[in-house]
Amino acid sequence: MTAENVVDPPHSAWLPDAAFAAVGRRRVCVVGPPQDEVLATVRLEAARATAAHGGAVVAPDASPDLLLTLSPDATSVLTSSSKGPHGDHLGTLDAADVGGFRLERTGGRVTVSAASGTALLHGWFHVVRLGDAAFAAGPGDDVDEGHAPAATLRVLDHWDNVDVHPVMGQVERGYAGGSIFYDAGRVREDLSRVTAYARLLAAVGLDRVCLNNVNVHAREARLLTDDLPEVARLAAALRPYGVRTHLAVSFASPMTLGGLPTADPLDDDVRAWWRAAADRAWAAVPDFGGFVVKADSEGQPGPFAYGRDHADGANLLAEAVAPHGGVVHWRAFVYDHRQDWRDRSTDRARAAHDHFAPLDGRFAENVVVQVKHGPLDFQTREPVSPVLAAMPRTRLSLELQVTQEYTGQQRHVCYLGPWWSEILRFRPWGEGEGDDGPTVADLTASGGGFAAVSNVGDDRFWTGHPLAQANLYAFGRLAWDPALDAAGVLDEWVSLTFAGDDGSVDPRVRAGLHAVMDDSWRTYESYTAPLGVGFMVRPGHHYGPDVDGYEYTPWGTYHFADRDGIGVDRTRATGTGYTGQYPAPWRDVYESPETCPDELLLFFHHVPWTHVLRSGVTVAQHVYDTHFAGVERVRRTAATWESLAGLVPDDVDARVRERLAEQLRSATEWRDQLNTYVLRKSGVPDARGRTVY
Ligand code: GCW
Repeated sequence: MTAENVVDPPHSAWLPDAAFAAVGRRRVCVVGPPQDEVLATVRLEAARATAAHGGAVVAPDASPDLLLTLSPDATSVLTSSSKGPHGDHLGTLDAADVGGFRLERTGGRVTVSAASGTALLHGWFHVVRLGDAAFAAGPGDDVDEGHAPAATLRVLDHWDNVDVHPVMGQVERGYAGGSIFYDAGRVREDLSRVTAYARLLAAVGLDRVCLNNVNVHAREARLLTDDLPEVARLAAALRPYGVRTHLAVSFASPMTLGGLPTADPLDDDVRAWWRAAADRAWAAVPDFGGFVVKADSEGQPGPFAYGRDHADGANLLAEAVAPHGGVVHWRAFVYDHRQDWRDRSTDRARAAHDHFAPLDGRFAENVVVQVKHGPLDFQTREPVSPVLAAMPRTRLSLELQVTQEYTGQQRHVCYLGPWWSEILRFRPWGEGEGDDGPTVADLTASGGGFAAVSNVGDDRFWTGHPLAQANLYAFGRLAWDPALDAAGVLDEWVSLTFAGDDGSVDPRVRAGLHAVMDDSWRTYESYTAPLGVGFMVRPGHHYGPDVDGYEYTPWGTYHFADRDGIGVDRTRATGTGYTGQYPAPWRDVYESPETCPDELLLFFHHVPWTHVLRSGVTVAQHVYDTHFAGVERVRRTAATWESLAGLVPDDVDARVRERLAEQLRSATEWRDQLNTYVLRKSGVPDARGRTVY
């Protein structure tokens, strides 16, 4: 027996049996063609829930409480609920991909209908989420609703390596143990955990996964060739829950795998190689989704080597996957990682827009340009990437980071829903009265979609920190409906994850979890890098404070602190000109320190330590105040959690306590290093005379 066979069963996350109490007590009927694989899963789910809770699976004529029906012409198929004024003209990428279901309730009886097994499965989990409320039979409770995802493409990107990478390990930026897909150089034998993962994803409406790291090393590149049978095995483990498979590929594959002398995107042999590679992928995995590409970025090969641009590169792959209805997710994370720190005119924040905005309109129909939410790199606070407003003729996907590389690495509790919600609701053209421009969600959802770096591993709790499960949950729910309220999404997660035997949650647990998590992202922000400055982390692993760690490196992530002040001048007037990449009003709002939001001040401006913020305190004092307050908040968080002892499962309690102890230690370290740095650089003392070293 190998080690992988003896691990405990994974934690049930948001699908404990108790979460099925309301549906499981009822009479459920599933109707549809027997050969549909995902429909078979719906039947299995119904059987499992009713067996656990005393209900029954019944025939259609036995007046079921819940009828789930698959019919190809279900009128439930709706178009995007959040289409904005921009992007509609791009059309739906994959017309065959019918998401969405219809929910009708009459006199407390519910019918869910959908045109595909996957959509019906999403409808099933919707009813599970609603619990007893789904079956409300009072006056005015009858409904006939359509539910459709805002975007066709809702993908989780795994940065999993097949081989253990000497520096990055089995999962790059993974904080939850090893990979659920691979173990020490091979695809795992036992893939039951992969199917359990697909089930969790289906329950939040996610239906695509990219199986490997965008940094495609030699071993991982072969997933596209020799290892296709193994990829097919992984795809088969995901498929019962309607989750489709994508692969990250290396742009140099025609050379490294195909033995060609070039990977030039305009070379005929290269084009033929990619077409054949795509044909083989779809032959092995008939519902394969497509390729994800990181090119000309942090050492990954790309079209620049041949004097070609990123449209040439992306279109090469698009042409190869097009006959199969495939998609190319082409990342816009392109910048110079060998910058000279002495040169203050080069600005990494500008890079994605500089490279991609001029290419708008040149990408093939089935290319989706995948844009990180901010111009730098998943920091705790950044402005929204200006690329999102600069490419109206291109399908765009918003890339978020569920894995907490820069937000506490799943040792700190940091619920990211509120941060993502701010990003999704941001209006690049401002909030004019009556004529609000489109939101980021509008720009990406219609035509493109949402992608995020997954945070799961083979850890028993999936995510290391049990409360980090909420981030994965929230990504799925917000990708389905970006207008959802982040605290409401957290509440759903609590209701499912902490359901007691009767399906309900102890109000003390609910209140405690909200107290611990609702504001945890802002708490994290308060004791780490201030005012949008970013990157004050330990180089390499990126955990914990190191204020000058990146200051004299080639990575383009500086804060320029000296005895007079701190921050990056990105103005048009005197700085790098980055503010000019935004449309009005933001180009002007960000240009002036008088109008720039405090939380982004140091991202856009270099100001004296004594500069008075809009909040009324100086920059130096802000650092002291927020850092002292942040640690106190962590202390309160830990006390709140302790008050839940005995009300939450012991194993969850023990793991969270252990993480909170580390969070408190780390927050204290952040506080003391940041405060001391500011005092020593600026000479400005804390007005309240607290201890700074
Ligand atoms: O934030 C950086 C990470 C890298 C990652 C890169 C990317 C996969 O530190 O580990 O590489 O982003 O997004 O490509």
